[in-house]
Amino acid sequence: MLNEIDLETGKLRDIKNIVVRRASDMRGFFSNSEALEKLIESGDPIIYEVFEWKYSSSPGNLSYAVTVLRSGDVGGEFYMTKGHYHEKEEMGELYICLRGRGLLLMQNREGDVKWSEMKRGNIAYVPPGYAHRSINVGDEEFIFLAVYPSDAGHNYGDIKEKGFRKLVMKKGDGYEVVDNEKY
Ligand code: M6P
Ligand code: ZN
Repeated sequence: MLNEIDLETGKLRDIKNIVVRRASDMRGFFSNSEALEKLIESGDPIIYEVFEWKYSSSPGNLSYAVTVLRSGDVGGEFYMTKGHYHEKEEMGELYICLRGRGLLLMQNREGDVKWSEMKRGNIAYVPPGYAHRSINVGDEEFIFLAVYPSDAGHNYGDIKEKGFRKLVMKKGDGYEVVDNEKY
């Protein structure tokens, strides 16, 4: 029940599950698929890793995970997580940033879309019904802790098909949030 996190690196002492997402796992998620294929051919780098702790999946339990999102871009679109709705859409989530600079992009089925800038110490709340994706807009790793109901589930299908309403693109030394023409 008691775990320990290194607040500098996000490293958890006890981990129940690790998910590694390489460029080749991200097909369908980045808007420029040609640029993604080039990245896959040039060594298929890791985009992000998720280190999860879970007690039980039964209703009422909470789980948490540290995500380490690398820095980079695919055709100008910053490295990001796949993003998902919860299978149980009535369930929310809490994000706490430990390191780096990122955005938490959220949208609901009614067409509302919003994003929070994330830097060390920021806490962002994902309300029920909002799909959520993290984007690394900095030049070092973006590391955050997320806490969510253990039975919330991940629904990637709608995101893979249509994406989010907004894309987060490189602009000079910073970023811009633009409309996703394919949505
Ligand atoms: C956070 C949580 C996890 C999620 C991870 C990566 O840690 O929201 O549930 O798995 O980010 O995001 P995704 O599953 O969308 O790739
Ligand atoms: Zn979630």
